[in-house]
Amino acid sequence: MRPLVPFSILLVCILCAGCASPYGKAAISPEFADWMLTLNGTSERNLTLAEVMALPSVEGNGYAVSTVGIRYGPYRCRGVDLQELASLVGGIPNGGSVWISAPDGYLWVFDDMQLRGEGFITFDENLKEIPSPALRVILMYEQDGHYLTYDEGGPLRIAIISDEPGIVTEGSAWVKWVHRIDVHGT
Ligand SMILES: Nc1nc2c(c(=O)[nH]1)N[C@H]1C(S)=C(S)[C@@H](COP(=O)(O)O)O[C@H]1N2
Ligand SMILES: [Mo]
Repeated sequence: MRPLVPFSILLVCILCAGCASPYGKAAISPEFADWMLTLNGTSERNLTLAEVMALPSVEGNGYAVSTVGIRYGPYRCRGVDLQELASLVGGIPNGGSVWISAPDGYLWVFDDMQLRGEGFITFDENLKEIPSPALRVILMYEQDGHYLTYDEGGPLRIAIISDEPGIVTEGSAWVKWVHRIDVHGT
């Protein structure tokens, strides 16, 4: 007897049910279900990943180089602008800075000029230093159309992005596994 639903279709349905969200896009990995982002400024807020992803997002080209000269990218990066996140806890005061922390103890500080996308050292694809175009510092959750995996620094990683492609920035600022952001005053 011929089965009512061909086995191949059944298999596809079973496989998709496990990985698709109602939006037809891969769901956030269960390993990140409890991930919280703490934002601290003049007030403090804890955001779930879903809440971070519900904020207005920006997209651009990201390309990084490690201290030993290995290049990562180019990637299409999507996430939330750090200025947007800071605005949820009082904004960035003039002369202030934003401290980005990860559970492994890594800490990176951006000054207010860098949060406006200025004052970064940038390179072309051959790692020759070039004048910096306008940049944006984002908390990235999506890279090349998929959510970041843990190995890629997910669920939340800093990325420095530009509208034009081929702009390489220093990998040390691309903080992986971000779980805390502190806005400091002057
Ligand atoms: N949490 C965290 N983020 C981090 C680091 C780290 O040690 N911990 N190293 C940084 C440095 S110095 C570089 S060059 C890049 C390396 O990125 P990769 O691990 O994807 O190769 O991550 C950056 N982000
Ligand atoms: Mo590095």
